[in-house]
Amino acid sequence: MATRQAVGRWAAVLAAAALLAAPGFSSDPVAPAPIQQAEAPAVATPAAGAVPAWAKVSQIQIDAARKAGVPVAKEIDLGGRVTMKLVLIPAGKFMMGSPDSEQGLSKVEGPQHEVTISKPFYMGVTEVTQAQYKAVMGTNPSDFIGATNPVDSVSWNEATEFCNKLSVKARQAARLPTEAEWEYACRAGTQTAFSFGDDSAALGDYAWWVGNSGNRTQPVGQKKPNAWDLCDMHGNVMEWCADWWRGDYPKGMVTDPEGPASGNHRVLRGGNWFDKPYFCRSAYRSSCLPDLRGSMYGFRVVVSVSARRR
Ligand SMILES: [Ca+2]
Repeated sequence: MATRQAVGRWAAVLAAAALLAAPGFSSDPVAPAPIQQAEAPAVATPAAGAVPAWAKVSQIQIDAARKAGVPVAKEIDLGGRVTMKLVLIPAGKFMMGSPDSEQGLSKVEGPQHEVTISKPFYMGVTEVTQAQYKAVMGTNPSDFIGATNPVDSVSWNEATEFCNKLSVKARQAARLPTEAEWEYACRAGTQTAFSFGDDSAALGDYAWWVGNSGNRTQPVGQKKPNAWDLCDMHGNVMEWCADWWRGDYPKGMVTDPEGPASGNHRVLRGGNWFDKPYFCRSAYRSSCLPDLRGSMYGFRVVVSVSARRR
């Protein structure tokens, strides 16, 4: 019954989302509540071309921001002195999945295929923290308590509900990344097993994994970011993506793929605090039922550039 109720509630969310979804993401569940009923937004948005001191963005991101006429980074005020930092991920192309030469290749990571991400988007610099989750949802379901630790033990349904509420609160179209957006952003222009290269010996510089985590999550943003200023894409908590799971990829080139139209499981990416390096690779894929929680499961937020409310 609980599942049936969730599906019914979700259908309503999806219907409302059509009003707010950005072009190309019409099936994304976005902000179901009327914008005019939202509390006043508190969004710190720097001018286009300006780079906040906290943002370690690359030149390609700065160039993309100038081309689009939007800020390269933004900070969303969630109230109570809690904010969420996001950086612009440029549009572009990449090879999704593992090459045949990658050590430990899993067949669900293939076939490797060219993906075009046609529009820039903002992505959270870190996983959603417990302070951020509580500021939006009023609760903290985490097993490993810490305000700056990633929220854990959230289901896909709850992660998506967070994005919906954030969309209303911030008057911006927040959502989970598609699986393709997640891998594209994780790779940040690389084609190696990890965003920092092929050698897992360096994983500890970039990630919390079973070799250094102390068997728990750790505060976000302590490790080195990837080339696009994204932290903890490898390890700490696995991150829910918007897509339904499919056990392989479609063949050939695709643009802005959103995964199968239906399914039973949702995609998880990036490995977690209990994983060995293999499971933290850029191409590694996992999945889970959307209503299940786990202390290894968290998420980060994407905000569509074209859907900003004025
Ligand atoms: Ca992660």
